[in-house]
Amino acid sequence: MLHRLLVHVLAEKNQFSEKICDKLPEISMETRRSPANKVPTIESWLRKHTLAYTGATGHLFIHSIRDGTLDLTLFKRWMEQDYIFERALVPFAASVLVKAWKASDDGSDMEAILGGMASLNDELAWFKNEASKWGISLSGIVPHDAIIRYCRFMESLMGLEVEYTVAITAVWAIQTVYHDGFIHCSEEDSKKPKELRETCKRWASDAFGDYCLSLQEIANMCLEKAPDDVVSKAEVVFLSVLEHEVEFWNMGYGKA
Ligand code: HMH
Repeated sequence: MLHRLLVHVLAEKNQFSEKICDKLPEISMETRRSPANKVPTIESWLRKHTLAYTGATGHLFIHSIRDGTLDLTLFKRWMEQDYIFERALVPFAASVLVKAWKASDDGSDMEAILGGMASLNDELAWFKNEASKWGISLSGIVPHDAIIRYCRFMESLMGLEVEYTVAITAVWAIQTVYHDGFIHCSEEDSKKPKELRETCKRWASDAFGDYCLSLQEIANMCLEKAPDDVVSKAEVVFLSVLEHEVEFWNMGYGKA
């Protein structure tokens, strides 16, 4: 699967890489609690895996929303499948909440995750509302293989044996990749159709960005304290999220 991801990334060398690279020093400035002179783990991964990261955030599907060239039937398919994904994200987030409650020293991690769950609740209501505008029925949708695989992956991280550090890294990656993807559609020169404005705003908003940054800060603090094998596991999980996101967009683009 990693091979396929790399082929995809190399085949679609995209225009966003430069911008993401520009953003990295800025991101690292925002992570305040790591010791001076040490690049926080997540920032070091983003530098090391820039190509894979931008392959997920700058996929053709995102380009085509931004350029206003996306076929709206593909967009409807995205909406149906993403609704299934979001529903599966709820129990995963709940499992991470339990781990935060057990593992974290203060209550702030738990509050950040709980806030994210409240947003998920709003998002599910938003999907239902938006789907009715598009004439889409959200019941009885058959999940695409890419979604089934992505949901299974999240389920595999729900067990109590999976460290909190690994699970919170996955939540950070899942949310941040989406945020950074949709941010491109919200840039001023974007030609996205007005029907897609709401969608882009939902994941590109500053509020969602702040939530992603708080997840990043929590994950970095956990990674700072974690033994090497757990840090390696978390890095593999981060890369797996990128692969699943690319597969997800490939599905939306009708490639798979
Ligand atoms: C596939 N990844 C996918 N869907 C989403 N809605 C998010 C991430 C962010 O919530």
